[in-house]
Amino acid sequence: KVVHYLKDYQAPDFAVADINLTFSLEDAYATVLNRMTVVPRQADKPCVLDGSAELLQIVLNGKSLCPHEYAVADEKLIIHAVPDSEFVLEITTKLYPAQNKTLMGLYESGDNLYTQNEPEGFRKITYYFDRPDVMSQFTTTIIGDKQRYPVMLSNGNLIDSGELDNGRHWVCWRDPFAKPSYLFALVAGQLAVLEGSFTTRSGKEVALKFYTRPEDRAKAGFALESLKHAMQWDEDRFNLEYDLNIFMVVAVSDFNMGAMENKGLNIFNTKYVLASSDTATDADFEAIEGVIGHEYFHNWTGNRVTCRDWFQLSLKEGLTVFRDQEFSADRASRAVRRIHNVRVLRSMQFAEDAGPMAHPVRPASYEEMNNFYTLTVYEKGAEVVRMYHTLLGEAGFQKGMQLYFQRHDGQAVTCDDFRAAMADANGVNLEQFALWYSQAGTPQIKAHGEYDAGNRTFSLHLQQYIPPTPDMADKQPMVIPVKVGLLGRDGTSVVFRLADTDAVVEETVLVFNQAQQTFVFHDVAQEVVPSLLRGFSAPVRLDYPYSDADLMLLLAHDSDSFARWEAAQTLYRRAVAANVVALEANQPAPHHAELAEAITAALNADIDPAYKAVLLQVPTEAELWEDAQSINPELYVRARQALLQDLAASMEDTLTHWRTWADTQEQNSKHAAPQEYHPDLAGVRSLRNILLQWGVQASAQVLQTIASEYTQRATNMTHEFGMLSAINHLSDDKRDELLNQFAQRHAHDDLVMDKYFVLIGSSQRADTLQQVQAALQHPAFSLENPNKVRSLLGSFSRNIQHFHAADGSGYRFIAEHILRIDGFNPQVASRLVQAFNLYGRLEPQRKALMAEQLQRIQQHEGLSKDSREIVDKILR
Ligand code: HT7
Ligand code: ZN
Repeated sequence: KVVHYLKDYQAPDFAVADINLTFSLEDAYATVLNRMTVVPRQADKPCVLDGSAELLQIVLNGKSLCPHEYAVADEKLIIHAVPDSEFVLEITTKLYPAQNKTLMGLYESGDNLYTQNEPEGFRKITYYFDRPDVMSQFTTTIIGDKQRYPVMLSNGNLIDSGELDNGRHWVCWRDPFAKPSYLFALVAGQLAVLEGSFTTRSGKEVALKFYTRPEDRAKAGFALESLKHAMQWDEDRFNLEYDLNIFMVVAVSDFNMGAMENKGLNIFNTKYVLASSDTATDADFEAIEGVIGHEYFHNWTGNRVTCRDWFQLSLKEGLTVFRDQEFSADRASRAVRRIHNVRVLRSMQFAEDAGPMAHPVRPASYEEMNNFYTLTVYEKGAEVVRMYHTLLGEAGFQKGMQLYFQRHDGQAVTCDDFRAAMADANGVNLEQFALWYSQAGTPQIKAHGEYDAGNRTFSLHLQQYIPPTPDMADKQPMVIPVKVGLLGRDGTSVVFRLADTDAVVEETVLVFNQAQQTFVFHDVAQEVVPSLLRGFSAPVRLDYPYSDADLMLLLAHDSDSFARWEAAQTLYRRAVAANVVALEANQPAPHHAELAEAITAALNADIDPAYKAVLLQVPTEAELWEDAQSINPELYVRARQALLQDLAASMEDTLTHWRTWADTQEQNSKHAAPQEYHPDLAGVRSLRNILLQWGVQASAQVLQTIASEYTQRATNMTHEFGMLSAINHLSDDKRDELLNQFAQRHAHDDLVMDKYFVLIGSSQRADTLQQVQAALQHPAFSLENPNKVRSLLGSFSRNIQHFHAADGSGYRFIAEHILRIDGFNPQVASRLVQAFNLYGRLEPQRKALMAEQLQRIQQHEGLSKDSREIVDKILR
């Protein structure tokens, strides 16, 4: 096995002044002529290019090379002798896109051709220095049949086109911006286009073009509008303007991830482009806005300034996730969006950080780069960027961004360059902050405080601990921004003064950067309850010995909406923990009357419906077993379920009241089209849907209500999917009837069928595994389509009850399908392998059953290096 290390980085030996690609698209194959001007940066270095495509010819300075003049092995082409000064290399390769099921490089989907080159797909197309620090200007000519490929696209501007004999035509695209190979894209086929335009602040008119299958064109309107919002927002908030005359988005249904930011030619999973309110939920609309923003924002943070090497991936991804999160928050519901992001981070990234795949935001090594598009690089990376923002403020952060672009536009740089720009622009020292990039594991803070009435001080004692991870045992204290406010016993905000200042404030950001530290708040007029880590100011776990009464006070009165929500989460966590203890001892789960009262009061308060909805979210199992070892997953499902049932039973009237209220709100909405997506209506519907889920726990009657209202409400997908989700776990035949109806009605709609497969894969019903097995045979299902695999098998692998079934059937089933998928799409297979990440923390019986399946995967002949890296790490 080959391990790549950050410490081994060496600058490239060759630069590429320009690259001209000519693609000839034939019936069953394509040929690619790659003509590049190569500039040696040092004398006497062998010319080593990356590549794995079928090689037809190599011509150096006009002379065809004989086989003894080069060698091809291990995805490398070595040309033994090249001139010391600039030379022209022409390489011809032959590709078979219809046979390429990896969905990397050039591949076929439907009858069209698409590319995906990040991180190392370009080497499947031609031989090249396939690394992000080799940047060049690309000119691309595409020749193809006019009927089969009426649309032929690549990066940059269309500079020429023409007709050929035999019904063929050609186009030539030129991208004026130097870019690495991973940002190259090509699309060819029969596509409809939805057009719009945007005028930048300097008056440039940019043509916006969304390419879809003809039948999907009408569903691209929301994405087009989202793009305009994103372009405007990047000008307003980051002072960043678009730089080409055209911006294209192409939607494809076979795609390994969400979307790809190729320069001027973004390629998107259809899931993040197509929407109408009868086929997409409000959450889908929000995801589209976020992903469209994310890929657009990469034009500056990723494309204009790119990564020196793949270890620096978070330089572009962490920063761009931060930017897309801020875009969405500025568009609507900042508090709810923040809570949503924190929830994802805590239930998924914290788990990654506590498991076999734990790695720093800037990994120190990798075997397969595709395995490092992780929650840590993306989501924790975004939290790291957010901490610069919290420490420096909006103005300071923007000064840092400005300096970053001033220094590095057109370059391939590192996370240290970004940190230096933030530090230098603000005249601050951020040396210790570098640890956020090199130390894995979620820091834990133990806190306690005391009030001194005589001195009118409140002292907050903080202690930090960074747990060991497989890559590193001993860690250094990090810089942790802790945003704090104080509440009096009556719930009012209590002002204070910090030592060495005269300013009396309500809130502050403590810079906690030692193993232990005490912060003293002066002039504190009364006994207080601290509100800590407001806004989730750092990606850490914080433990403060609050009493339940303290938490209820914070839940009722904290002015910080994150901290208020967090108080409810802690109360839920404590209640489930009590249930776990009872169930383990074969006792009935206790009744949580005070918690029901506190949640009822919060629900009855005058707050935004979307915020009420998130208050009703009980932490996921992954959050609940955060601290645990020897985990019995089923116990957590039962304990969580028992809490939901208990609370729902106590709150039945309140639940019904607010559900009726939500209905009236939607009916009497001031919006002309209440069925359509709008943030206000989305909030109301999300409240209604979670109330429905709680309602089903409280009373069997809710199923009847759903059944009788179903047809009338099912014209809106948020309602339809909400109703089906609420009843999805019930063993009643009505559930099957409605689900079957749903599948029949939407059989022609690929993306809606994904929702059907999610419902099947995530149900808690006893017959779920059989239903999943049957769904594999459904005509709409295909193992070759990543969206389908994620919907059915991905959701089953997250189905705690069934994946972790005590007889090992869930582990066996997923392992079997991993091996089937690994043979043609290793990227998708290795994602599924990560379902086994909990291995080391399971109780002994399940651990043994999981070990059997992990060994089966490990011993599989021809296993991809993608899956091998993960399985080896789990079992090590
Ligand atoms: N930069 C992209 C990451 C990516 C990718 C996209 C599609 C298919 C395979 C891929 N491998 C890596 C997506 C993004 O973060 O914007
Ligand atoms: Zn990205």
